[in-house]
Amino acid sequence: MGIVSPGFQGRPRSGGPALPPGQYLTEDFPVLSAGPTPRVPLDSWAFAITTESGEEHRWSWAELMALPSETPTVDIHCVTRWSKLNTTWQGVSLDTLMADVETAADYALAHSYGGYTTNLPLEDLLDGRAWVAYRFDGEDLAPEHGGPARLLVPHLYFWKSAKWVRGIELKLMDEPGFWETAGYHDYGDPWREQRYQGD
Ligand SMILES: Nc1nc2c(c(=O)[nH]1)N[C@H]1C(S)=C(S)[C@@H](COP(=O)(O)O)O[C@H]1N2
Ligand SMILES: [Mo]
Repeated sequence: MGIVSPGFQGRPRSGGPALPPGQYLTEDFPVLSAGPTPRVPLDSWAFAITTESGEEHRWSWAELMALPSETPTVDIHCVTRWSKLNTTWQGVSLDTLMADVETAADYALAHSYGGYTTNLPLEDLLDGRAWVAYRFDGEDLAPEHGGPARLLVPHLYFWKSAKWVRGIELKLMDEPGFWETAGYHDYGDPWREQRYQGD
């Protein structure tokens, strides 16, 4: 992985603004889905990390539930300009899921049930910054918000947090996902207002 992290910005610490530029606060939890909500029965649900050499690491729902979970409280920022502060989730950290995965990849492409994809640098999924989340605000994650489980990568615009996530493909070369192909930014740092390609 590169020495210079493209996205080491994060929320300003004390005294800084709570909201990234161009965002407004909402108490609601808007639903943004590019298609219908897929319904995946838990007994056929699976999540897989696939390496650049084709090695697959796969978890059933029961196996995911058996892993140690975390309960992050984070701010989320949608590129359509709403932000929601202090949202509470439960999920398994990508550090936990990646623990036994050997890879030389720098990039990740998240895949969802229903066909949605989104790309991120692999390092943005690590170091306590990303989760496969299955509870929100103390409840099972609702289907419209990505249940049974979604990616949660709160330091990037929320389109990177793939709902109904089914896997992560590790790649040597970056490959744009659904919104990135449509002109949205490849990286999507809300604090640098990286909404569209060229921002
Ligand atoms: N599979 C999938 N994941 C997705 C989307 C989608 O359309 N399909 N929309 C993205 C966008 S643009 C946003 S802002 C958030 C919205 O999540 P929410 O509906 O829970 O607010 O999900 C992201 N993840
Ligand atoms: Mo979004």
